[in-house]
Amino acid sequence: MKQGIIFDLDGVLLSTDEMHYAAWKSVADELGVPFDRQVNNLLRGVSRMASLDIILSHGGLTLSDEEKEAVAARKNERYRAGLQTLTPDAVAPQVRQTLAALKERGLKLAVGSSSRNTKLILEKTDLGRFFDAVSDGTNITRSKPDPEVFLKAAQFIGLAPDDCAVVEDAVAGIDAAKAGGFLSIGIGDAAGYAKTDHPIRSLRDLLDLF
Ligand code: B16
Ligand code: MG
Repeated sequence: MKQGIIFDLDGVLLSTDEMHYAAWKSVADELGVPFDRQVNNLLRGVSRMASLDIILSHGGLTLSDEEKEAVAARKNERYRAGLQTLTPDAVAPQVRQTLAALKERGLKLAVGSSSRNTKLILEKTDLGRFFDAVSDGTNITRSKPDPEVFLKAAQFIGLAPDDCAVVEDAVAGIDAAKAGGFLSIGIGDAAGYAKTDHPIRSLRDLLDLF
């Protein structure tokens, strides 16, 4: 029986996909590189800089490190402007009910997200109070599929990877969970992935597993 659950944020607890898409699309248009929802899907769970590298390589454009920093900063400014409009309504009621029920059952809950904007998202949606710890893009040096973000999350809640499950929507996140020695639970895209230990259709299904 697992004692802790680590949740990916984007794509699991809520989706800011459209805000990422709009922000990347506007900078891609300025750079004159093609960008569509298919490319946007490849960016799930991937860090900001790695996302930019994927966009540039799709568009066949090379930029200096300095130029890349400037483009990533511009994207983030626009994305954060979108995040300012987030309210608790962005989170489905069943997500809040599931988190509350899991806490009631005595499980330790943590967030494990690549996003450097995690704390802003948790604050805007009022989700922060469900979690015993937050591990995100601000406390790691290696992005998913490296397990660092989840290993830190487990450490923050005082549990070994073997005692925790990770809930993810991205293939890179499932790879990270397995590399770290966690039980992997996949939702959305990750539900059909070969390395996923337990596919779920809705977060509520966690109540049958724990
Ligand atoms: P930021 P997750 C990820 O969040 C997003 O899925 C991914 O699309 C984004 O590029 C990444 O965070 C970095 O986000 O630019 O806010 O630092 O799925 O790991 O919660
Ligand atoms: Mg995700």
